[in-house]
Amino acid sequence: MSCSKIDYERERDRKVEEIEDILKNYLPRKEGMQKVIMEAMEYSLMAGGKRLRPMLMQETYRLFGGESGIIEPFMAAIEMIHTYSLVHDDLPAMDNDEYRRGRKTTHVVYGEDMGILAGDALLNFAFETASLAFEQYPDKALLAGRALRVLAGKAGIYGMIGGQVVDVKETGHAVSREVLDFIYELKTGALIESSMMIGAILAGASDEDVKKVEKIASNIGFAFQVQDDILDVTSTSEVLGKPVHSDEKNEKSTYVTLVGLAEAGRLVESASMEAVGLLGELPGENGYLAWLIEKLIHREK
Ligand code: GRG
Repeated sequence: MSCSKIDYERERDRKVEEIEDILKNYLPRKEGMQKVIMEAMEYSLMAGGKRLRPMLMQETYRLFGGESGIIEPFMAAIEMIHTYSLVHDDLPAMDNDEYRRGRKTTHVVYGEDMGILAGDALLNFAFETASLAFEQYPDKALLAGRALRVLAGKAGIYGMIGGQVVDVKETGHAVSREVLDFIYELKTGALIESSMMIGAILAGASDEDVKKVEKIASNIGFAFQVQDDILDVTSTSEVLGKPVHSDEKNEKSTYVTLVGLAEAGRLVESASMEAVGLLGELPGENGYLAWLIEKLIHREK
C-alpha cells in the first residue's frame, strides 16, 4: 500500500514522540548530591532535535523483521552519544556556541564544568543503558555484544572522535577533498552508520546485509553533511555555481568552498540516490525509510 507525503509526516511525528518516551524512560532519576548532573543530562537530551539516529535504527531493525524491545536501550544509547557530542562540540574550547536546538547550550546554563561533566555522563550512561539489553534479552546476548562493539567503535577514535580530532586540527586553513571526506565519513557518517548497522545486527541480518546497510548509511551521512554545508551558505549567501570562499577569520573548508554550491547539490543528489537504490536491494517494506532518507537529505533547516 502506498502512503501519501502527509501520512509519512504524521507517521514521523508519531515516531518522534515514541522515541522521546523511550528516552525519558531510560534517563536516570534526578536524585542525590549529584542531582545537578542528571538535570543537565535531561536538559540536553530532551531539548528536541530530529531524533534521526534512533529513528534510523528502529526503522532498519523493522526492515529486517525485528520485533522485540531489545532495540530500545540501543535507541536511547545512540541519542545519548549524539547529544554528548553536541554538548562537547558547543563548549568554549571547541565551537563556543551559545544556542543549540533553539535554546541555550548546556554549558551556558550549567557552567563549563558541568557542561564537560554532562557530556561525559551521557557517554557513560549510554553504555550503561545499552548493556541493559544483556539482562533483559539474555537469549540475544551474542547479537547485543556485536551491536555494543559497533556502538563503541563508531563513536570512538576510528569513528566520530577520530573525525572530530582531524576537524579540530585542520581548522584555520583550507583542506583537500580527501581530508574533508575523511572528516565527514568519521565525524558525521560513523554514528549514522552505527545506528543503521545496530538495527540490522539486532534483527539478525546477515554480514553481507549489514555491510550493505553500512554503505547506505555512509551515503546518508555524506549527503546529510554536505546538505548542512549548503544550508550554512544559503542562509547567508546567494552565490551559485562557483566556489564560495571560507570565512577568513575561522577558515573552514566545506564541500561548498571546495566545489561550489551547484556541484555540492549534485553530490547530495547522487549520494541520496545511491542510498535509496541500495535500500531497494534489501528485503522488507521500505516506503517510510526511503521517504525519511529523501526528507533528511533535502531538509531546509
Ligand atoms: C565532541 C567528540 C565530539 C564530536 C563532535 C557531532 C559533532 C562531533 C559535532 C557537531 C557539529 C556538526 C555540524 C556535526 C556534523 C553532524 C551534524 C550535522 C550534527 C547535527 O545533527 P542533527 O542535525 O542534530 O541530527 P539534531 O539537533 O537534530 O539532533
